[in-house]
Amino acid sequence: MTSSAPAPVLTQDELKALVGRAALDYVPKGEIIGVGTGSTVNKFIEALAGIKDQIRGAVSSSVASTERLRALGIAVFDSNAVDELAVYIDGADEIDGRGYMIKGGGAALTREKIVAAQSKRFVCIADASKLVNTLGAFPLPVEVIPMAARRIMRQFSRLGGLAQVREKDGAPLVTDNGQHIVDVTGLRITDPLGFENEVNRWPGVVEVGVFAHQRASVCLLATPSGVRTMT
Ligand code: ABF
Repeated sequence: MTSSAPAPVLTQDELKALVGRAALDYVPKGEIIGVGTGSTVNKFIEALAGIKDQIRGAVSSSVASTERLRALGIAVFDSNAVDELAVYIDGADEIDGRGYMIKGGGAALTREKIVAAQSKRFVCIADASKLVNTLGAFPLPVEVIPMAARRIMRQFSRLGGLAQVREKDGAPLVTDNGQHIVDVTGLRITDPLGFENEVNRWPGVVEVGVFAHQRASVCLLATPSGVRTMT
């Protein structure tokens, strides 16, 4: 009897690289594509560099991704210079079986939602740890205008959440848009569409990190046995 060697255990980093490469199948030739932010997207950007001659360039959701794309020789366009994008490829902090997501752990949620709204299709790339039944275990990021932060935090406490201003180096983190991020724990978001509508109408909220209107059309989930496609 022969014994086969056990399948190698992939690290989180290897899973991200696997799903980053898999996303290349969703890149249309000759087009400008939307590119998100985060460590999984960084793997996608590395893979994209290998086929950069097949695309015109990208619209990026953050200063960090713009710098990374340009460093690899990929042209980055202003979103106002481009009409509809065929596809937007980005990660998530949580995703449910319907494609609803929490995003914004990287503080880029507002630009991410803008580029997602500009795109016909949202391809979410993530490792399987991001798949949840109900959104809310990951602290919900909300970009806010600083003068409204306290009031918005009180509104979240009325919903049973606990909000705090995200800090970096001992001071409130400042986003690419010059605003602050409030992270909210203790929420169970059972109606993502209703929740997104509700929070986005509070004065001073720039954008909430629930992506319901801009949910994923396709999710590529990296698992130890390969990439699973959820549509
Ligand atoms: C972006 O990057 C975000 O919306 C999300 O917060 C984050 C996911 O990061 P990672 O791929 O590093 O887990 O997509």
